[in-house]
Amino acid sequence: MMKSARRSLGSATSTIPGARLVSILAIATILLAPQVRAQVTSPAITRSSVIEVLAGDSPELILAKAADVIPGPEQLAWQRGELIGFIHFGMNTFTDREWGTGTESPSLFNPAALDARQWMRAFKSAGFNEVVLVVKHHDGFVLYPSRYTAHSVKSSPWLGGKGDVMRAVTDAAKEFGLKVGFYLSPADLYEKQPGRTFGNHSASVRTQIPTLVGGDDRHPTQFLTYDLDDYNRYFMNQMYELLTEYGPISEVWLDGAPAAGTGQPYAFAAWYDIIHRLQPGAVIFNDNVRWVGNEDGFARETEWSVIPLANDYREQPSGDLTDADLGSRAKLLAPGVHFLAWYPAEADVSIRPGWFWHAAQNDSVKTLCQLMKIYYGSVGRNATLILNVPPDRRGLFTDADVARLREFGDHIARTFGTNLVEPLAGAYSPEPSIFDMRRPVRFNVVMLGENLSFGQRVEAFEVDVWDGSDWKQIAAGTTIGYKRLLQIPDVTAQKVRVRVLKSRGNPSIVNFGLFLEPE
Ligand code: FUL
Repeated sequence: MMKSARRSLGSATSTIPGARLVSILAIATILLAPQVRAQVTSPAITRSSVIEVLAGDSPELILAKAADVIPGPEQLAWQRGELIGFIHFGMNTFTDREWGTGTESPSLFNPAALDARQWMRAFKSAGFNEVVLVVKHHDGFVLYPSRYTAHSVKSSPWLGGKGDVMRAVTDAAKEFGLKVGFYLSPADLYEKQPGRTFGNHSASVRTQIPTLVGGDDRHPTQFLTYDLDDYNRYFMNQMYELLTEYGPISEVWLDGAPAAGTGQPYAFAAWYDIIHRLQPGAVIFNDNVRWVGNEDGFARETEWSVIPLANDYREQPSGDLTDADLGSRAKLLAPGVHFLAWYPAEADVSIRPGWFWHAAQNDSVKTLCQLMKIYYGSVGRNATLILNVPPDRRGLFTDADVARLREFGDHIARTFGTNLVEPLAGAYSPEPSIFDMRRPVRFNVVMLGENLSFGQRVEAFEVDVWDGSDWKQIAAGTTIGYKRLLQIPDVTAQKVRVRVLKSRGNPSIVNFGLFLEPE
């Protein structure tokens, strides 16, 4: 489905492969930071995650503004997490569907061996740092015991109606050191049944959130007030439960679901507001992180985090996010641009053909080779990767999925565990940047990363090796951003040079790595 239009660091002392990688990057950053070139910033521009374009701004000023758009702290923490686990589990798992109808009986939901610790262990083994649980998909069945509907785990036979998948996930994630987000589908086919709230054309009325119900055991010190119709009241009350009862939330996924034709408006401004107020550290999929534009897990060769927007993206996602070009100079300077926003890409994909588990897809778990292509195509192209692994009807990841996650984590750790540049990072010299390893090293992956506290600026670069008599180009690219990984045929060289050929304002590259990926 079209999406109309987000994570964090493992502990540096952790022994998991991903965390090791992160700490190596951190070291490289520290070592290289003193060499960063002086920044030239127009005094009129204050660096921010959203900068307004004003009528009469010259093209030069617009480009200078774009160079000064920087991530907010929650966006930066999320980007550094790199790998996010996605968990689609629910009614569809039991009906063998991808999209339910809303008419399913809760009696169908009965996982005999649900173990969220098994899910978290598997993600952790692959170096993931966050998980996002689908607590309600489009069929409307809710995986935690919400006060606002009977169409939930409460009415299912699972654990005698006392189960809570969100609680199981947040408890297990805490134990394994993973952050937690949730996906709450705006589309809701259960609520679309006659006599319910979705698309019932009810009027918007002043509403206090939370809306207390009979026997409510909560004593909120503060109520939030919004104008809401029946469905948006239902949605906001669930949002309030999820944002206040499960600890820190790192990401809220608001899929651009099919409200078209139902007459049901989505109160985006209210939804975003309550999330920002109750969980200021969370990123919001569609608000301050964006869909990459496909469901294959691949970012663009040229992937900008600075995106021109026609309207305030906090009100309504704008533009076509599937467009091949979202952030070129031509896009920045096009008429109708009113905001330049840090709006980084999240690449979503499932480890299987479907988002939900289907027995018929047990032999179609993506191979390590496919997953590595996706890794280079997402994390390696300035995006985060959100990889879905669906639990089966027992409530467990199958052995094949668990094994594949571990292989994926091991391969990433083997490839990126040793940065061949790291011991000599002090040899970095600007303009152009020449790295002398003082001994020939063999490598087949080049890593570059910009200092995001100065924004994303590089538009074209080239990487060369010294062959004894001349510089020879081995790799070239356009955008860098948070991280750029370039796979090249094996090469052995002692000196490597990076040249920025085009940028918006002074570029600042603070991460550089050379790695040898094993066969
Ligand atoms: C889409 C949904 O329709 C799919 O079922 C899945 O949840 C995917 C991540 O987003 O829009």
